[in-house]
Amino acid sequence: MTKFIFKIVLIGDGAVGKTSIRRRYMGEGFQTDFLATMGADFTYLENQIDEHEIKWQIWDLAGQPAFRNVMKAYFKGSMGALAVYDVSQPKTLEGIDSWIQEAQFHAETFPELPVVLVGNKIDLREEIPNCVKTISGFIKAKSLNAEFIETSAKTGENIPDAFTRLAHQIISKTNLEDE
Ligand code: G3D
Ligand code: MG
Repeated sequence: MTKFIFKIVLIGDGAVGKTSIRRRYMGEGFQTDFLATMGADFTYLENQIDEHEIKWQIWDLAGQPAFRNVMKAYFKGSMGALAVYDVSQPKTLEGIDSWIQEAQFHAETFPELPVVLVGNKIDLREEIPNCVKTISGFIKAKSLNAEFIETSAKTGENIPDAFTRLAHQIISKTNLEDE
């Protein structure tokens, strides 16, 4: 059994569902610390993916960050990112590039930060017209050299897969040593 510690960040515009995705993945009984200086939540979770034991440290911004030095501290050392947009709000997909650039710039971990692009709230497709189409998400992800998945934090659809894909990407893009 290989053990890894993954610091990952949740990025994307406000209200796209970042915190809901984290909560859904964590289930009950997870531990969260609020870092007031950063305006960020820091959550731990241990689980197993394939033959690997993963200790996740999941960082989640509470609001929209006001200061650049805060952003820098938030991203520093992050090993991967879930970049989330809301399929019912096409503008949130446009916001993704600058989030990824910011994360990439400050992470300083690898030449290329592993990213999974997450189109969330797919349960709303039935009721809201003109949602972002799956193909548009795919094209965006390809342009970012990111993996792509669509999720619903409401129904739980594909939530574990988003994290599993990120874990696979982190492991394959890096030569991580055992803990
Ligand atoms: P954020 O952390 O990115 O800011 P939140 O986003 O997780 O706080 O979610 C913002 C709102 O979207 C919340 O609604 C939440 O319940 C809702 N939401 C998150 N994910 C989904 C989803 O997959 N489907 C649907 N239908 N709603 C979702 P409220 O009303 O509590 O503000
Ligand atoms: Mg949030």
